[in-house]
Amino acid sequence: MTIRAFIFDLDGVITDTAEYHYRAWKRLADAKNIPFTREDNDALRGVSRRESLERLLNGREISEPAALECLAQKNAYYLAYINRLRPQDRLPGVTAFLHAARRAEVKTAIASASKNARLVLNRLELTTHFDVIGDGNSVAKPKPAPDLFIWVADALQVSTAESVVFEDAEAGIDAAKNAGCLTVGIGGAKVNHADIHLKHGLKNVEPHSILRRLEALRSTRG
Ligand code: B16
Ligand code: MG
Repeated sequence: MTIRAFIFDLDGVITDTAEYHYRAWKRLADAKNIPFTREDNDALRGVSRRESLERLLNGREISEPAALECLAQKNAYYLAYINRLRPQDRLPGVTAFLHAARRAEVKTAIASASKNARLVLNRLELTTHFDVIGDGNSVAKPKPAPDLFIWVADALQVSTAESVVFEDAEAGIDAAKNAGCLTVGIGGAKVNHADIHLKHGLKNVEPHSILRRLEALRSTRG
């Protein structure tokens, strides 16, 4: 089966907003005297805002209105950072890879857990580079459920088997596999269960080499 689409996660693949998520959660945690480290933040990659709060609270019980207040507060802190993003904040290799994908006539999409994905893409001046944008508002069940990748493939009018997902989070690779997509893990060791692992991101990576490697892998699997 021919590969017809590349589906990209946003945070950790196209740009690195993890530091801003960290600073926003840290401010909230400090105000509530809850310990929160960079390692704790790293474990929240690809995890929805609501689930991130549950993990930060780590069993501490709060009322629903108080939880909603925390989520709004964290997002307000985060938005203040995001509003400063510029096109230079695209990760190395991203711009060239997207242009090359267009030349190779591969469809492109975003599948992000973030409800702020469109804002981030606007700040990076990348919105028009994607045929479809799926975000934290598109489906009810977050990654590792396959729903977001199925939704995006549907909107692209391709099958999930014809799609390659680029992800930096364990839950994201799991979700993409659950959806029946091919997978490319970006960055740290948590994504080395992907079909291809690119430790250093998209810098100096050619879409044609990804297509060749994945098609060869698929033919050996039969
Ligand atoms: P928001 P991705 C994810 O983006 C982030 O990795 C994760 O840290 C964040 O909690 C989640 O988006 C929700 O973001 O609070 O902006 O809705 O990696 O799926 O692009
Ligand atoms: Mg991510």
